Amino acid sequence: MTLSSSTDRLASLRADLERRNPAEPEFHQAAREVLESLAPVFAARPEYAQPGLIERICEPERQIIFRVPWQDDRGDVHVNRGFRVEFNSALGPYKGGLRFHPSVNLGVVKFLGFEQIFKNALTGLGIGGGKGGSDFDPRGRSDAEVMRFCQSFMTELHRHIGEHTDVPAGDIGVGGREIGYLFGQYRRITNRWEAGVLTGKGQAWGGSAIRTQATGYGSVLFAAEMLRGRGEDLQGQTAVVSGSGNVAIYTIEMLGRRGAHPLTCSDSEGYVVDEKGIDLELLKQVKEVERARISEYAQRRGASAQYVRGGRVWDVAADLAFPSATQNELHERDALALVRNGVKAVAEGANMPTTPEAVRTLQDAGVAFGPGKAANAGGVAVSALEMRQNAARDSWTPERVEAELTGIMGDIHRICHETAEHYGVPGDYVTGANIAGFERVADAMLAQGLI
Ligand code: NDP
Ligand code: 2IT
Repeated sequence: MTLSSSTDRLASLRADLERRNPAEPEFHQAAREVLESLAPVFAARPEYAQPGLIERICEPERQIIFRVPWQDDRGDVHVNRGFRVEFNSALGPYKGGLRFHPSVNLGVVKFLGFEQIFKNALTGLGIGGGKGGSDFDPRGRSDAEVMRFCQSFMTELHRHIGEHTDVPAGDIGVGGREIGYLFGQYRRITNRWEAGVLTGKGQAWGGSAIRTQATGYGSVLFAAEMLRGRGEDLQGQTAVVSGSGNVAIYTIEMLGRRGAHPLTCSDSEGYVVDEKGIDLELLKQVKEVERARISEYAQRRGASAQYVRGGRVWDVAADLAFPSATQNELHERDALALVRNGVKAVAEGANMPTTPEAVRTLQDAGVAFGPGKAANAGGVAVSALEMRQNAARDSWTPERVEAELTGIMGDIHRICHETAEHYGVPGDYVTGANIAGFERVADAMLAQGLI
């Protein structure tokens, strides 16, 4: 196949995908980015262009949508919608988080599940791709309400998951508390101690050391690898971080550990810039213990911190940027501001936080850009290590898990880098990640026949 006929075939596939999956803009965006990377692969390796392969990759193996009724503390009844998209199991059981956020719909879950296929392939750890969640809004809900919601959600979800089938974990709005309630209900319904059915569990009951920290740690490790390729390290570099949840907090922690200066965090209402560097203990107290807003951080921190309501964290000058909140949070104008301020590297802690136009702007300006599929794979990688510990009824030390995580992030960086070079786009980690992930999934699917 020539490059131009590959490009034509992929463009018509994309048009078809958009027609068959209407009103799913995030899924279209995620699929478009991968399909745009594949033309040179189809041209070089005709076996990948054979009819049906890429079409199967773009079609989830199974999509489950269900009703989640629950009662709030006043006795009022609510009806939410639950989702689990089991996208691809060629490399292992479906694996991916659950998101509880009012913006969740089928298209969002499909974009996340699609990304997860390639991310999980890049880890090399034998996990397929899936994602799930609900349009439930946990904000302002009591522990008892969150528990009742999780129990209702699992009452349906339990029949679709299992340690050899589909293994959910956390994502936005789903952390240790929610995984606990979900696991409890699964255990009750099935009467099985099946530790490997969920990851992100508490360490006293089957969880892995470092899983909480893994995504943030991993994205800093990925940024360090990108900088190393340019003869630099993290020491003394300033960083802007968006978000103030799980990924952002442990990105900030690892930046501090490596001698860098994280200056910001944010939530959906505004951002904090702290000229002395974010005080990690205060941030954890406000967000993890009190579940409060970051405006509270600024109030307590004193003169070094300023709270900017409604502002954009990307206006703060820094050497590095870590978008770690949500999809499409870094737009072209933000990329231009980052470039103007001399940013050297951007590592996506969140999934698809950078719009396609912003990615292009950053890459054209020579900024090292680590896409989420690669840069935030540390979380799911440690989830796979948690599954491994559960299968062996074992529990590893934090040192061992962190050493494994460091090795895995280094391997992911290397394969993305080498693949980009091989296909003639050196330094393009987006293309490198898409192609390297695709090749692993495609090889397994070809070997397993037309299913
Ligand atoms: P959390 O729920 O812990 O934190 C989410 C953070 O993002 C909060 O600060 C939240 O602010 C902000 N946020 C969420 N939605 C929006 C929105 N629509 N607009 C602006 N800000 C928003 O989630 P995580 O830290 O776990 O997840 C963050 C990102 O990282 C997501 O893209 C997720 O998919 C990705 N990710 C997570 C992994 C994990 O292991 N947890 C692994 C890999 C990727 P507010 O409180 O105001 O809503
Ligand atoms: O986006 C992600 O990779 C996650 N939310 C983590 C998935 C997992 O199964 O640990």
